[in-house]
Amino acid sequence: MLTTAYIGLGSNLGDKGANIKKALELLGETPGVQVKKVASLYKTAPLYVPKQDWFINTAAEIETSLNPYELLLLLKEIEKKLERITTVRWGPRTIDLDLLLFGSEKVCAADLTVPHPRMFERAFVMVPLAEIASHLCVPGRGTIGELAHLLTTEQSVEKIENVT
Ligand code: A4P
Ligand code: MG
Repeated sequence: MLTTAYIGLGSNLGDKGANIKKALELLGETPGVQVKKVASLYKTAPLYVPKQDWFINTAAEIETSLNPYELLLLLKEIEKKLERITTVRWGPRTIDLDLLLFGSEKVCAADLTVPHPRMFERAFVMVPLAEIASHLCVPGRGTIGELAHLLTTEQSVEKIENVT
């Protein structure tokens, strides 16, 4: 059975755009995963820990035969592979991959919560996601497009065409 899932991607270390591109490549090369849609890249102000470099964020829609736990393991594997390319010990991470939505499933396990518990408060997640899944409805909350719109005035999220 194939499930449509959404992944949030972020990088604030090294060649941020290249890190995101590589993560998407590795995702797409995995048996049982097809990347269907990818949002633009966004330059976003760091949330939570302001004393760090700005981020590039995006979101991807995939179709997968993996289950949510297998998918999380895959995301962690890809994170590890990319850490090795430009490791700065104890430094910020080159890539962060979050499992945002997995079909309409809810997962409530020790190491996995889906929908991602903090996604709805984060413009750096919701704005890219709205670009590829605006009409998707999250029961009890509204559509991704509506939810993203509520956040855009408070948090700086800017679409970029070329990454330098
Ligand atoms: N985990 C549980 N549920 C999930 C899920 N749905 N997806 C567990 C991914 N992981 C999930 O994750 C730690 C553990 O959470 C995982 O091992 C997994 O078992 P983590 O990504 O290493 O770190 P975290 O502390 O959970 O961070 P969280 O809340 O995911 O935040 P992020 O995404 O790491 O935040 N500002 C901007 N502008 N852009 C950013 O991308 N990112 C961060 C880091 C902070 N500020 C940012 C950005
Ligand atoms: Mg994370």
